Amino acid sequence: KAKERTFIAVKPDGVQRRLVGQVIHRFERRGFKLVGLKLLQVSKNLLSQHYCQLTKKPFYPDLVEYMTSGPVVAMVWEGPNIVQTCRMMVGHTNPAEAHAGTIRADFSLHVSRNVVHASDSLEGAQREIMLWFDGHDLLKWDCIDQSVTSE
Ligand code: YYY
Ligand code: MG
Repeated sequence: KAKERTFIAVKPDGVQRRLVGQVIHRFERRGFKLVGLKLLQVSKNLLSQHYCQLTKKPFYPDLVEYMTSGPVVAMVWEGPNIVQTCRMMVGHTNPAEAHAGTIRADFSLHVSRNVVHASDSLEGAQREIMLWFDGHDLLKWDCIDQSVTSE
């Protein structure tokens, strides 16, 4: 369970607004471990697989345009109960409904520019990690402070 992983991405608006460092800082200060990170221009093909459940939604064309408008920072983070915890830290899909202190509430105003993505389930996380990363690019490493940050 301590080895649970999730997929996090800073979307193009977050990169354009220079929020990459602040987003990473949130997960670092919580105590999670970064195991994969890259900056990439997302293809429509990757996006349609990533958002395969949303391709029929009315907002999908705008979502594609937004998500392919500039670079994205894709990350894999590891830690106990990380999928659920990161969803809480990211906040409600619609920033107008997100609680203060969440990334979306603190940095955004509109659902179509909500700065960050986080996997919504363990199965979703596994699927997204495999989609966005080669196994080789995910690092196994020991946090030297693990004995003080986890049981
Ligand atoms: O997982 P999460 O990002 O919180 O929401 P999803 O329901 O998976 O939708 C993905 C993505 O689609 C959302 O972050 C913004 C966009 N979107 C939108 O533009 N308008 C909506 N009404 C719903 C979602
Ligand atoms: Mg989602």
